[in-house]
Amino acid sequence: MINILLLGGTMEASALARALAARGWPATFSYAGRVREPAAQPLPVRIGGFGGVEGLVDYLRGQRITHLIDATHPFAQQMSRHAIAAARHTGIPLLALTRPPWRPEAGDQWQTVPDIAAAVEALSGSPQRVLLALGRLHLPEFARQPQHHYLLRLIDTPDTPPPLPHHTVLVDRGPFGVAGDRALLQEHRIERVVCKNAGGEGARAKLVAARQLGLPVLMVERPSLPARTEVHEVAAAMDWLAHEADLGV
Ligand code: 3Y8
Ligand code: NAP
Repeated sequence: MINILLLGGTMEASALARALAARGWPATFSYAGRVREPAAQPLPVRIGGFGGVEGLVDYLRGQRITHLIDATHPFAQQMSRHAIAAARHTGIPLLALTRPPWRPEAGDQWQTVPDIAAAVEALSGSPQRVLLALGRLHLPEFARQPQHHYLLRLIDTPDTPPPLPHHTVLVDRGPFGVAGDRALLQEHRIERVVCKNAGGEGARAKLVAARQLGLPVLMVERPSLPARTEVHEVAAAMDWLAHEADLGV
């Protein structure tokens, strides 16, 4: 009997959860527990790390998982690497449900950098008003460029003030819209946008708004991941499951 573990945290994961619930295929949705109130899901939810590869292997075996779907964010590199290792170790089929990276379009002014450290370096220079749309995890690294005024968009109010002398915290969660992000950039007189190449629709709005306003974007490229079976659409993931588990689609 099919029993799916879905590693979530993205709009694609939530869309797949809805499709699985609609088909009634047994599945568990997994969050890391990074935010205080993760979005509700139409599937049973588990929250928290597994305890490394070994913990994930134990979970897969203990819960008799038959199929593992990694629909985590492209920057959730460690989770994806653990999923590959655990799937290989247990022989459980693994599918990645991801979204293609964004590509610059006409009118975009992108400066692409390979990682967060390079983004910090690229912020050397005279003070600017910067939208740092990277979430909470990497804020301390930007203390090396204290001269800027940072607009920080965070999901939860931070327990301690970010280590940046000039900053404004905005508590908000996506998906975001172009009108809202355009108003945000104008209201805060943003001169530069820093973001990850997340892909997908939930975080794209700020790129469109920056293009419309003629603002430069500092784009952090995705970390590399080993090859795995990968699809970009929920329907393809459902087909893969149906084929793998000999289920009628
Ligand atoms: C906990 C669970 C859904 C999923 C929605 C997507 C879109 C909205 C846009 C900006 C960029 C950022 C951040 C972002 C977006 C979606 C998606 C996406 C970016 C939630 C969620 C969890 C998280 C974790 C959180 C990180 C942070 C990153 C904020 C839920 C809302 C910046 C990534 O405070 C923290 O510790 C936050 C941590 C990882 C990156 C970071 O390093 O801080 N996401 N985001 C997941 C878990 O516990 O497993 O939905 O409530 C999910 C979503 N956030 O179902 O609709 O599909 O990506 N999330 C980035 O893209 O750069 C915001 O502000 O413009
Ligand atoms: P990460 O660095 O790749 O993973 C760090 C550890 O967090 C993992 O080793 C695992 O702990 C745990 N973990 C991560 N995702 C998990 C999940 N879905 N279920 C259970 N445990 C999980 O991950 P991250 O970048 O912090 O992302 C955490 C979550 O936020 C993921 O669900 C991701 O999809 C979501 N998210 C991340 C970003 C981003 O920018 N990074 C953006 C949007 C959403 P153990 O080793 O103990 O198993």
